[in-house]
Amino acid sequence: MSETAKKFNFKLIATDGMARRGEITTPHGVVRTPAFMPVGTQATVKAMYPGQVRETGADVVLGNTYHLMLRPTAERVDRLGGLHTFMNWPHTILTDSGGFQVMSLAQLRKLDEEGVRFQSHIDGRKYHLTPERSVEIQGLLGSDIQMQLDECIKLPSPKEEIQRAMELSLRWAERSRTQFEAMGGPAKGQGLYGIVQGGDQPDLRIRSAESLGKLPFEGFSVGGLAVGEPQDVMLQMLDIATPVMPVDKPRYLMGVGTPDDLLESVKRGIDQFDCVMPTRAGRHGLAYTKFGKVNLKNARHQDDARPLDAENQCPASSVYSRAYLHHLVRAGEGLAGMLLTWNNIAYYQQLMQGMRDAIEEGRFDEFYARTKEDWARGDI
Ligand code: PRF
Repeated sequence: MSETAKKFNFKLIATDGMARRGEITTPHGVVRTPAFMPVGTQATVKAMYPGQVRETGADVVLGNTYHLMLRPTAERVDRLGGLHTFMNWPHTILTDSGGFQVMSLAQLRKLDEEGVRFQSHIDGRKYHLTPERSVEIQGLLGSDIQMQLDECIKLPSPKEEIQRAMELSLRWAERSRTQFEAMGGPAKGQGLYGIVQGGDQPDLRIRSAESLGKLPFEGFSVGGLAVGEPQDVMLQMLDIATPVMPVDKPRYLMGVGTPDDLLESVKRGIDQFDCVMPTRAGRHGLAYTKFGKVNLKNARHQDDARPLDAENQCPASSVYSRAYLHHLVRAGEGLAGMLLTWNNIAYYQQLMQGMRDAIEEGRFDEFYARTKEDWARGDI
């Protein structure tokens, strides 16, 4: 890192109710918050060029410890100059710690106090992921914003299970922090976030947030949500957790969500999001627009010469006809996924920009109401 490289910093620019407008500075640039971070699990935001992702307004993309440690391996990425160079994304990168993906993807998992042992879903090779190793991998990747290893419990689950996982995650938070400092993370200007767990249990959420808040993390995530519970339960947990989280640090709601989830969560004080929804939906023929979701597979589009949204600056939204997009989806063409992913990421970024402007101008409630009205009108 050069002398002039920037260190992790979070600045609150404006608030409107609980909603916050801020800026995270990392060694690779400024992240305007509230921010949506496109998911680039395998060192690629699927079906998009990095330059295109940037043009939609994304300041940061997400990478995954789990996938990259298996292939091409963190050591190889390090030898090749780090993840930013490897994937040609010179802006901020956030990485998840791997625990969540191990639980959903790996085979023969065994979790204990030390960490989690598992076999690769690619070739069956055995691995041992500990809080220390996860931070080591994220350091080798050169990630600007790193996550502690945690245990995420699906919902519903018995309270004792949720409590055990939350307490384990707290112990892993301390070990992750120690490793991060041993690796020189703070000196490199990188950040490490602690992750609030506690499932759908208000008292556990509060204990988790309060205990983590005492540790010197650069930011705090809310994990263990959008894992099977209804939206109102998720929002209740945010209502409970965000007021006990440090005001001067960014708050990241992991793996969320729909446009409505983003609007509702920003209203409750969340600053960062990631979700596969816009990219995955795009590859399945679904478009997110100002007036809600549009299924391009539907025959109603076959003679429709209108674009998805003429007012959207993204060419995928304003240049190509619905009839053409429908044709590409029906024909199973690769361009269908490329155009719809582009449209969806552009829409998500436009929604975030709308929220950022509204918070700064003290009109978040009005923006919230108008956005809900547009979605309710539907695509006609
Ligand atoms: N923990 C981590 N990553 C995650 C989650 C979590 O709880 C979630 C839950 N929505 C998504 N990604 N480390």
